[in-house]
Amino acid sequence: MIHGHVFVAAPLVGAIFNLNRHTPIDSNLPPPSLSFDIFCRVVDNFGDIGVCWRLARQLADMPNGHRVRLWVDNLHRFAKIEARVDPAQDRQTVERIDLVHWTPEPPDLQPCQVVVEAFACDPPQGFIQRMAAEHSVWINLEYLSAEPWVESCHALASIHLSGLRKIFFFPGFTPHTGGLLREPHLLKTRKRWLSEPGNAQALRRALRLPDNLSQSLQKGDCRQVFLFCYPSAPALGLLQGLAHDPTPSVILVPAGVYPRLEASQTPHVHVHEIPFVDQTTFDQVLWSSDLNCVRGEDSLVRAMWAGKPFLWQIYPQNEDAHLVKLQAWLAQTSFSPAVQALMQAWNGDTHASVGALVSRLLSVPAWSEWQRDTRLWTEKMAQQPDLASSLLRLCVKLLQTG
Ligand code: TRH
Repeated sequence: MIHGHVFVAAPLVGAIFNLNRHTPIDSNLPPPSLSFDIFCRVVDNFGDIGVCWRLARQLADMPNGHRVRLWVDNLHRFAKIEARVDPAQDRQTVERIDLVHWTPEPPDLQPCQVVVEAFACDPPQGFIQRMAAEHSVWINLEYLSAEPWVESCHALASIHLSGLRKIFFFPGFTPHTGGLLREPHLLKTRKRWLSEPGNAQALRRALRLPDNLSQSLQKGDCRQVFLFCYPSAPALGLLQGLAHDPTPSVILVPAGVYPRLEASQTPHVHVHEIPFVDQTTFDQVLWSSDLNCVRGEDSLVRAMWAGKPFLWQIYPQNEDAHLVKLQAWLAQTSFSPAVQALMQAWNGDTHASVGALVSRLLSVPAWSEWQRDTRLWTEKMAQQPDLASSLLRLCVKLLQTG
């Protein structure tokens, strides 16, 4: 594994407890208002802070107004996806969330009722000692994986050296995992946004798309493709596949993500670099595109909620561990063999096979089947409890039972 991202298959220290997660909580009582600390260390890219920021906002937005404090070690990275964050400020409030710059000498603050450590990022030692005194609930929010062992490890606890119990919370694609981040009414919000054509037009203007391209997209004469991938992606194959299709395409690519693609654009497949935007706008870019190429963790989930055909480039790991995870995920979906083959090719370096598969999948009837299968997958996933609600339910139970 690279960057120390070890997916924990079992608690690391001490005894393991099953927290009897199926015990129902009295649903007649409104959930209490809680306080949360979320610790985020930016290892690389945007996924660590992307997930933490979405979780923080969703908890703070809940009707009972949970108090949320987010500790982040790299404010510059954060500011790239949230312009209201000022990297020069060690303490600030954005959307009612108290942001703390997590430096080697962190401020001496009293722990909240729940402390979420994202991706095993190790909260400061002194803080852990104070958590013991406060009896804080300690959650380790893990990376997303579709591997079968995740279900049996979700919500297990281990005893930390401090004596505190640490609970392992696994996001996932099945009801026996912690689920996926999904704001209330997200799919309705998307539908409403899409039903007003002026929204996509205004978005394209904000993304500085030339008027002629924007108008072609608006009239449906052109296909919009969003490209958010790692530098290893066989993106030239994507471009070749699009070039074979009679409908012209516009590829929107965030600045710096795949700079060398622009040199290969043609009048039929235009490449347009867009600025980094906030997460709300990021979602709208996905909603307004016909095909989304996403990567990592959070953008995969958001592409699912966009409900449009998508290609996922999984975060690459040593010894091709990521390909096992990709296969585990594909096995849970019901995408056609051609779509599954394209997902696998997209995670290799085979430009030619990507080109051939893209071209095949854009044609009739493969394209409408891909659209339908994606819609069905989105609807199936949306029937499951969302991650923030599941986390809240588990924390309430842990606080009640001690
Ligand atoms: O940036 P990523 O590659 O992050 C990765 C993965 O999470 C990976 O699993 C993890 O191990 C590694 O980071 C450290 O891709 P991801 O997960 O999609 O995160 C991108 C975030 O950035 C997501 O929240 C969307 C957000 N974003 C914006 O808000 N605006 C933008 O313009 C762009 C391009 C992204």
